[in-house]
Order: sequence, then structure tokens, then C-alpha cells
Amino acid sequence: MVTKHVHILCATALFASAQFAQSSVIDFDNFSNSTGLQLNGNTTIATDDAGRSVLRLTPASTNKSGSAFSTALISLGADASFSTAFQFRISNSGGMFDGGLDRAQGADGIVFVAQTVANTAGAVGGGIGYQTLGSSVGVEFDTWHNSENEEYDGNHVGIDLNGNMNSVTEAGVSTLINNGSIWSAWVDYNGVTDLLEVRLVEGANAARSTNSTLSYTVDLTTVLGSTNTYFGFTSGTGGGFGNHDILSWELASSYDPFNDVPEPSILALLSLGFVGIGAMKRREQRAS
Ligand SMILES: [Ca+2]
Ligand SMILES: [Ca+2]
Ligand SMILES: [Ca+2]
Repeated sequence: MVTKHVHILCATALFASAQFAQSSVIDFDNFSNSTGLQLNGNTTIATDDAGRSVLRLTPASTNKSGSAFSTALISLGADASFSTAFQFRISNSGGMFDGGLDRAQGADGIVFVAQTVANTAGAVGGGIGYQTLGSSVGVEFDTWHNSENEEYDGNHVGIDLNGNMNSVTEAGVSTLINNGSIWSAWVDYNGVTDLLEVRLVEGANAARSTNSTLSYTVDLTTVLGSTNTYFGFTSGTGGGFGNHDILSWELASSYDPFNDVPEPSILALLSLGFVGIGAMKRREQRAS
């Protein structure tokens, strides 16, 4: 009975999540259908080693770069607020070793980007496909130590403005970001307070953390020069490399933080019919 209750709770949570997703302007549980995305450079839709359809920003080979942006401009409110949640995984990391505190193989990371330049945009290596992209804000998940960017290690989260890889703020991460795990990330911008917040939690079933990993106060309307913006991701490799994969992605054009991210094991519950149990339970409640 206890087990059944847990399943019903999962189904209930799913319905809540599905309602949430209705306000999303971008909603990919996976990337088997990439309609609405412009893929650039070395970015492709790929099947990963677990059989998932992923957005592969760069493959695990040297000197690649790529990006994927919303094909259409997305209209934000006058204050430029938005909320997004996504899951990513960096696998098959290889090639060169960092010279800094983090001596792991692999490079260079992933950047989540809002930019108003073009839906076709992207630089190899330490630029992570984002360097020189003006009128933009980037949230980097950086796995390679570039001392020229005043980075203090090769495993950090940073906020970048206008294609400048010298982050306005950054935070170290205690576990290797490119360790092959699925990571869950949230980026929320509240245009009323101008606070941009980033959360990064290891794991596919991770809950949105109470505290932000990183935050920065910035007037995005001024940075972007417009409240009609492209959203997407960039990545690059150099002598170090890895598969840089986005597994799922949701975005709302308002400050409306996502409390959970669609992920494979919950979707598996759906396919096993636990939603049916939830629906049956509701019918029972209505009948009584
Ligand atoms: Ca960096
Ligand atoms: Ca590293
Ligand atoms: Ca770097």
C-alpha cells in the first residue's frame, strides 16, 4: 500500500508539472523532434549511449563548435523576465588535461544563452561557442581552465555578458561537471528586481535548490537591447573534448521558476501506466 501511495503521488506531481508546462514557450522532454530549433555548426540531434534523443551541441572530438537557438524570437515582458530549466550531460570527456586545480580530461563546457543577434551564431575551444556574441547574456558551465579569462579553475559556473568570456561572476563546483552524470540546471531572471539566478544540481531527479549557485543583478533589457530574444545553447571543444548534450529543456517567458525538470525515469513511470493509477484514484474520489 505504501508503494502504491508513492506512485499516486508521482502521478499527481506529473499532472502539476504538465499544467506548469502549458505556460512554457519552449518545452522539450527530449529532442526526438527538434522543430523550433535552429542547429548551427557541429550541433546535431543524436542518440546517446542510453538510447536518448539528445541535442548534441558538440561531439566528443577536438576543435568543434556549435549552437542551437530558438528559430523564432521569443517575446519577453517589458522587464525581460524569464524562467528556464534544463538537463545536460557531458560524456566521453577526453583529450587534454587541465593545468589548474581541476586536472580532469575534457573541455570546454556549455553556455545557456539569451541573445538578440541571430539564430545562427558560434567559436571553437575556450570561447565555448559564445565568445564575441554581442547583446547577450550567457550562463556558462565551464570545464576547462582558461587563465586568459581570469578563470580560477577548470570546473565552474559563470555569468557572461555580451560574448565576453571574462565572467562578471563565477562559482566553483565541487564535483566535476563533465563527469558523465546528468545535471539539472535552472536559470531565472526576475526583471522587477533585476536578479539573475542560476542553480546547478547533480542528478536527473534533482529538486530545484533553495539557494542559488550563482546570482547577479543586471538590467537585461539594456544588455539585450530588445525584449525579443533568441534562447539557446552553445558549446565548443579544443584539445580537450566531450559529448555536450542537452537532454531536456523548458522555458517560460515570465519569472515563474520550474520546480522540476522532465526526466527519463518519470517519463518511464508514465509509460508504465502510473498516470492511469492516478486517474483511477481521482475517479474513485469523485465517485465517493
Ligand atoms: Ca569561464
Ligand atoms: Ca576541467
Ligand atoms: Ca574555460
